[in-house]
Amino acid sequence: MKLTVFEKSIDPATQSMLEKAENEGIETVWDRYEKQLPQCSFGQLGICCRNCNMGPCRIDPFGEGADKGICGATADIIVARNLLRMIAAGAAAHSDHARDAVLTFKKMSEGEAGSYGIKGEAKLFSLASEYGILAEGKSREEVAGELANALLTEFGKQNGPLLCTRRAPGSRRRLWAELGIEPRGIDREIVECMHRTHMGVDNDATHILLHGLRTGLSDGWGGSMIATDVQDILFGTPEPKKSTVNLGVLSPDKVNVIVHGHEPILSEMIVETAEDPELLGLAKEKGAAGINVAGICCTGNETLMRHGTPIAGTFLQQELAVITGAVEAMVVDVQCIMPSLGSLTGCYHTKFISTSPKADFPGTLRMEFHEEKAYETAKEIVKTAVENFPNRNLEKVNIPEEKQECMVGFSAEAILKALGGSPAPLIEAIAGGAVKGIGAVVGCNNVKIQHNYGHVNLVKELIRNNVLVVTTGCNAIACAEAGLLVPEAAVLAGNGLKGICEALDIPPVLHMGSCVDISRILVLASAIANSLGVDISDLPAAGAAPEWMSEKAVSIGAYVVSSGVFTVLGTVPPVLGSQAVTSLLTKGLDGVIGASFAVEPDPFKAADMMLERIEGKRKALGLK
Ligand code: SF4
Ligand code: MSK
Repeated sequence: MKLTVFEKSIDPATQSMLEKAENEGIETVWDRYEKQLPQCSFGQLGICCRNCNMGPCRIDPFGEGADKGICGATADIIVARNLLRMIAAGAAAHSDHARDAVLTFKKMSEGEAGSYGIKGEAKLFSLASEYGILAEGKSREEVAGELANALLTEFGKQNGPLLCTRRAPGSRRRLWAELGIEPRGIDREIVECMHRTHMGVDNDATHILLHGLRTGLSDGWGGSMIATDVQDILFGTPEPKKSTVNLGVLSPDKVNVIVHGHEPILSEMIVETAEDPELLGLAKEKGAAGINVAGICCTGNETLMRHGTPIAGTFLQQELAVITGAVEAMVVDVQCIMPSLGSLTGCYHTKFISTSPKADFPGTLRMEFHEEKAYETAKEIVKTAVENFPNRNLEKVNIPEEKQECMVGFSAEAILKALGGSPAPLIEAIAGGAVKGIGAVVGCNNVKIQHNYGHVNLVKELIRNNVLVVTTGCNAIACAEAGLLVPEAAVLAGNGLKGICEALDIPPVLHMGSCVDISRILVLASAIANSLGVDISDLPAAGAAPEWMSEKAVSIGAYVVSSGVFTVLGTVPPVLGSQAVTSLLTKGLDGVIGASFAVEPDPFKAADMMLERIEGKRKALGLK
């Protein structure tokens, strides 16, 4: 099977770079996907196990061969254990990112991370008071130090609940307590996943999955929420601003530096150093008109939200950015970075620079990043890019024209501010029916789905039906590329939503940030539920991850559903090998936690499922 470039992506910039790759004989993620086909059906169904060395074991899905692993584990046990390990990895990724942000914050408070400061003073004091820290008579740094220590305790504490869970409606917290899934220390939940899934420990699928929900909650209401809060203190809470997206943001005459990965700790410094007069002078000397920093994935979303730095693309566009031939440096930290970038950058002049002490790749120039000399390292990285500019091979350069404007920066605080300080106007619009409900659409790209097709069509369908969409991660970038993140996109919305967008001068799709910023959506949903005196599961709201691929998305799914939000997945998780697990996730959970998953690759049908859910919730609340 050989897909055409039009079947691979709906985005013209992506299509044209895929053509360039084909012409130059360059392999991309789509080629490697085709070479993997047909993919292993045991893996797809989740029924292979390598958790001990008596295995590997696999269950015959047709009932003709083995129905148990060597130890006696059934398909239900194997599928549940595999899923729990995915949740553990996802929660670990978000939460370890959070830990590093807190450690930087702590070093900053001790004067050991001089390049960082406190840009979000209001958030510092509000968070300190949430954590019971008295600020009176103390310096900002003293308060920051005490807060950092309190936050670090959240990772290692043995008993719950995590303090951020107090933001959730009381009814939701009571339900978590009754079910025994109130999250305790973040690290504890993740470690317990690994313990439970060791050979011969937890062997009841429901029991295993309940711990999956608890671990997910320790991510959403723990690791991710702490990452968002601390980053807002260090770098400021995002406010609405304009920017541009897609591969066309790369400059033909400036030094292009791409920041890719997830942590703003590095990218914030890169953005700052790109304005350093010494480096700008060097760029001029090398024949460049300036320095252009652009993002990919969530590190890009972080700088986009706070500085309006342009975004070059989504997860599936990372290789294509290099293929433009116009990138002097691809600077990466952690998560969602394809190891293929090493050999790919070798075909162009691009320097592939890895910076995280935790993440190295074949073919990188290693420039490890530490907070103590953050500015110096960032400057060295950008200098390397500038010095690489004369190596650009003009014959290989082809930057697509596509560059789309977008309005971003809708933190929960910014949304409430736009509404006049409280969620009341939004609640009124929902109660009156102008806005039918809220759709949270998030997550990655996945080569199994035509690039951006799921994202864009699902979101368009929701806004057409008067559902206000909040978005993060690669969905947000996909929507921006399709022109949905500008106030003018209101023409694509139903009349009710259109009126609200026009009155407030906002887009019908609100970019709330990076993947860890899904915690902002939880905070917003809680604010609405609390002001109505209901649970999150009572709200006319639904979630979706139309093109998800990462383990982080599995953890996100676990905490979003556990928070009471029905969620549609666009790619099939590896659970279909167990009827018990599949039925619990798609039906049983509803009766337990007030929400469940659905799987629907067709974005139009997925939108219908979300709309049906929203309608059902409206009816239950007595709304027309
Ligand atoms: Fe096989 Fe059981 Fe070992 Fe898994 S834990 S590999 S099912 S023997
Ligand atoms: S970057 S986790 S591909 S959304 Fe957060 Fe995109 Fe998914 Fe990575």
